[in-house]
Amino acid sequence: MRTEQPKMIYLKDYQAPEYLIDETHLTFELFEDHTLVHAQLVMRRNPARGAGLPPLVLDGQQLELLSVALGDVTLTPTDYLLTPDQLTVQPLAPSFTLDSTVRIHPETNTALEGLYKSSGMFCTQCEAEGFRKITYYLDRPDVMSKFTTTLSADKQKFPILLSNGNPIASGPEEGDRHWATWEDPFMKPAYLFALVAGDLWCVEDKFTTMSQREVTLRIYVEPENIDKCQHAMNSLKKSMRWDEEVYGREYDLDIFMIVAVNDFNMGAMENKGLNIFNSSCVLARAETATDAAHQRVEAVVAHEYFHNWSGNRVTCRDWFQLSLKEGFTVFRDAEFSADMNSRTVKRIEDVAYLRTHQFAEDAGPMAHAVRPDSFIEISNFYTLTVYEKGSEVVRMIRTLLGADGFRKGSDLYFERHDGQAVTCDDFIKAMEDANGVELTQFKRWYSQAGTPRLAVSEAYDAAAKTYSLTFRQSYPATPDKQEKQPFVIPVELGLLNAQGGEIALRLAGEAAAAGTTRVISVTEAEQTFTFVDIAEQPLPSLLRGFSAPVKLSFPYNRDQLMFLMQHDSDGFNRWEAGQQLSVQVLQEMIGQHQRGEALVMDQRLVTALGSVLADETLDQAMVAEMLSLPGEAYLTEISEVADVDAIHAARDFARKQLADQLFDGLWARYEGNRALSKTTAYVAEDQHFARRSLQNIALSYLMLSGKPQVLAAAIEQFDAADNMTERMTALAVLVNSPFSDEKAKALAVFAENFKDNPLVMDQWFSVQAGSTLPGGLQRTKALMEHPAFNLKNPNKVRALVGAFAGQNLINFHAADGSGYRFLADLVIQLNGFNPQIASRQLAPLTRWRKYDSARQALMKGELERIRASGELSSDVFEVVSKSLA
Ligand code: B3K
Ligand code: ZN
Repeated sequence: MRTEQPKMIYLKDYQAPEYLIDETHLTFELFEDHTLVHAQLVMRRNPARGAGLPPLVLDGQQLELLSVALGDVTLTPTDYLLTPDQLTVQPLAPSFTLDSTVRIHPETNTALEGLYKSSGMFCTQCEAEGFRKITYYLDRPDVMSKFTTTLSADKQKFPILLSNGNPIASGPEEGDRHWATWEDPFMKPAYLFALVAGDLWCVEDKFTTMSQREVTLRIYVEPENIDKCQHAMNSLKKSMRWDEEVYGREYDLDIFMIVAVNDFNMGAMENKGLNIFNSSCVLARAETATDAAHQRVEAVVAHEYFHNWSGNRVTCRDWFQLSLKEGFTVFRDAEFSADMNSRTVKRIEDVAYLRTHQFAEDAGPMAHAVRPDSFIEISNFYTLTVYEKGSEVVRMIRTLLGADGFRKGSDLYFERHDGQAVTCDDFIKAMEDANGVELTQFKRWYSQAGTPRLAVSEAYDAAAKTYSLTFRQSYPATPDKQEKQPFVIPVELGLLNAQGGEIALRLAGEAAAAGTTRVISVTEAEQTFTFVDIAEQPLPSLLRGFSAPVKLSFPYNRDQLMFLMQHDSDGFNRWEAGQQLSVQVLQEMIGQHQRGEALVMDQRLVTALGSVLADETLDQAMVAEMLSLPGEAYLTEISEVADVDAIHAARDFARKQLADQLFDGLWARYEGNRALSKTTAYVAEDQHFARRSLQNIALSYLMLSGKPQVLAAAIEQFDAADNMTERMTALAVLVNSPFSDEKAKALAVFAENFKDNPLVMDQWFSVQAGSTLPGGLQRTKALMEHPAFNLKNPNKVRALVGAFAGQNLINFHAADGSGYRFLADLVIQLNGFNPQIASRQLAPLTRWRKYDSARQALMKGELERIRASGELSSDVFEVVSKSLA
């Protein structure tokens, strides 16, 4: 909870630290009702800040100071200044040691930041500014130190004692306690510190690095989960190999550990040598985790492992540079997943997510640049913009430099900055220097917020055989009121002839054609590119692979989109053409609904999706992606003013039409794949994910037909499936169906079977809170009373409240404002014990500008009610005040 008026912090005010901490020696005495933390800091004046000995200002929050000494001299309260956030002392020499002892209370820490307890075990989360809740320290990423950590605890309750680095000593202690000491040879900022103490089992494996060093790999979990670690272990080994092969990066300690905890504010944390994970991102086996969960585990394990270089060995100078490590690491994990699975499908999923959620953030009151220039609470800036748009920015650099040039740049970056805390400018500089290029204008992607629009028009001159494309950039206003300059926008494109073939691309002035797909850089506000030797009017395929995070528009008609869906050589753009066709058809129906007309769907959508469904040569996962209509959240994002009811009605109507008209094709795909599932053991691999994804989307369409044979199939799949992917889909289609008896039975059976597995119960909560049938709010409220629900557990809050407010738009946006009131009440409650989760759950209310004036008033009213509700955490304060500004 904040103690003073929250202050805005600015990037331009950055100054190097006054003092450095060469060594950090920590001792934790862990007890049931308190913990004692002794810290010995070996410090010196930062030579970069000149002579003189200014006061030493240490960060510290919620600490009970028991003693503090400078060198041999114990300080008395008149020797230091203590505030709720800081301890200030006066050093007397340029080099000195500072010893302190504090008492803290992990056992009552509900914010899950600093040292806390989860299911009886001790664990930590220090990024970004949690270390200051553990001891007095210079809690900023540019202060890097060598850490030695000793933990002592009850031997029976906490047989496992872990920290960063390598274990160097351990032993018994009186009173049935024991201790262990860990030493991390690498300098690191405090945000990468971790400790764990608990009764844990582990799965162990080995990895031999490219220089033939053997590394011990361990995944620690609660005993009942020991059978759910193999997928994470496989993912870890694949990640380690991939980082060696693709980036030349080798692991550097003798041991790498992952610990799964049940109460965690986000997915996972890359602490040096000791990654701490939300159990939802580690545990996976066929019977309890869906395919999507398996893929998420693989991606998050990889992401945290990759941070060992992009984040830990080379870290951030300050938190404004967060995307330096996050954007780059998301890019790395996305490429890893693309290599392990279907590249095109991975790209489609990521782009759909970006355009639905990051574009919405970038158009809302919290919009900020990839490198923000100010913040109140850094926890609010672990955003889609910093992560996902940041990753797109790195992807554009690779597109512009090519794979080899990009690798040269990353090699130079890691070599030049190993052991340093650096900035996004340093990253760009390494890319420039390694390639002899200049990226000055490109860097605007780091400083200008908002999604650029790129309007494209064409002109074909049959006589001259030239074809020109004109690009116009424009920039929406963002809350910072910034004047924006043109971006560098890499546009990968191709031109199709009337047969669907690709045309050789030669720009005016070039000696020869350079292939049939190429990247052009749009750098000016308006710019025309003219292709020569174009014998007939072509059809352009623009922004292949989504080569830049922009809103591109080109006046395609529906027949042209159908043509691209069939013929484009770029798989991503075939999907994209289908999405654009669906958007056009749905928007037409949204208009019909608004005018009170009967809904009529353009048959071309049925024809187009029918031929995709019938094409046995296509990857089944691609078929599944193409059959998925744009979601309601995406349709909201692209609307000027979103009409919640019309969007829902149009999309539902379209789905029902498709289900009825494509019934036979869907049924054939469903039956064929279900038959295979019955005879094949579950495998968590690409081809199997693909076949189940088509089977399951087919089932969800088929269920809309209401036919008894489909109901029977869903029940059969629910009862007999040997894996959670099929069982969960069957449950979801029943929950969303009108068959109330079958639904109630399935829900009860499922809850009975899985009542002891919290992660499976999360899915059970979500599927009900996300159901768009009427009565969503009542269902959600009733579920909050269920014995398996717990507001203190972030996974439960996300599963229930997040699913209701984030995915169940028709219920959340009920015209009477009841959904908004419910969310605001919850945010007020959450603010009292977990500010980070409170602030995250607020996001749907911040989008009020998208809705009609009645809903706007209701949403703003709830934001105002939160603002007036009492003492707000800085997290909630920042989001609420910016949303109302
Ligand atoms: N670096 C952490 C995020 C920490 C968030 C702190 N509020 C996880 C990740 O991005 O890998
Ligand atoms: Zn990360």
